[in-house]
Amino acid sequence: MKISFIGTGLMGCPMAERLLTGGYEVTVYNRTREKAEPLAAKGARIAGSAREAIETGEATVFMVRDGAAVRDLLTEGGSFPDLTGKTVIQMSTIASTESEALAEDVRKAGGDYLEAPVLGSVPQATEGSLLVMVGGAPELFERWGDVLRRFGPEPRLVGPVGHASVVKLALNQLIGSLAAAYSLSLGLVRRKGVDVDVYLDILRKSPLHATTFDRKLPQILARDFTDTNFPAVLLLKDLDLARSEATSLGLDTTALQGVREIVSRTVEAGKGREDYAALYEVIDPGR
Ligand code: NA7
Repeated sequence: MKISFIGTGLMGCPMAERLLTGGYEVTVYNRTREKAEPLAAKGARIAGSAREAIETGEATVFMVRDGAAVRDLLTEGGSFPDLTGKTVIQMSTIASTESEALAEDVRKAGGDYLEAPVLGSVPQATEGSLLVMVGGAPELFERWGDVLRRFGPEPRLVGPVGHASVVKLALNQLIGSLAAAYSLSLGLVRRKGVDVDVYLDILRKSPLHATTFDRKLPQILARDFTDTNFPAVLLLKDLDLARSEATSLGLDTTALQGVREIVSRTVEAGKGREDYAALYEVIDPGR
């Protein structure tokens, strides 16, 4: 089966590789060609344009920065190509409203559309253990199940297009909120001179503990965030998407606004491509 994969960044590269090791005939396209080249050595064909990739695949996976990038790539050359018999599998984190609009435009161009954003970062993308959330028609979910299972063992059909995208934003705002809350908590005990191990021992025995706290701790203690799993600049993008969706649904986003400000300052400090855990440096700057 021929699958095309557009966007071979931090997440896309290992995901495309999962398709190759799964026996698919894979064509990849990336705006910056060099980032796709390691995949050629592993058996992928590199397309010269997004249009060529879309024309080659029975389905095309998109794993790019945002909804605008997905739309630009789909309309390369000015308009949507003829998508008859083709499926767009949109896996980037984008607004639910953007996903709904893309689904409509893909349908008008004769194609099928599934949204399938993922939770997890580079290690999970590499081992195929992402949480894959799917929005779209049950028959499409069925048809592309084997492809989705290369990325995560149990893709979950959430509902129609838009529903998986909003679940993904709901989770990503939690990533930012948890990281900000944990950083303040940790900064508080460290500055007072409390033994961090004692604090963590108490936290781990309480219902307040989250496993992400332990994963991020070594980076925080070393104040080194260069081993990036999830770039701060992309978390900022997602917080803005979550805030805008929450506001339009009539929710109060005061708390999220504070988290957004912290992540924004992390990016302004030149740490946009570092892991989002770098927000610790805004809350507790090194002395
Ligand atoms: P990365 O490593 O920042 O990769 C982003 C990818 O998106 C990369 O392939 C970029 O190409 C591509 N991109 C970004 N903007 C565009 C435009 N305008 N046109 C075409 N291609 C573009 O991010 P991740 O892999 O961590 O994340 C991917 C998605 O998953 C994202 O939605 C996250 O929020 C979750 P480049 O190499 O820069 O030419």
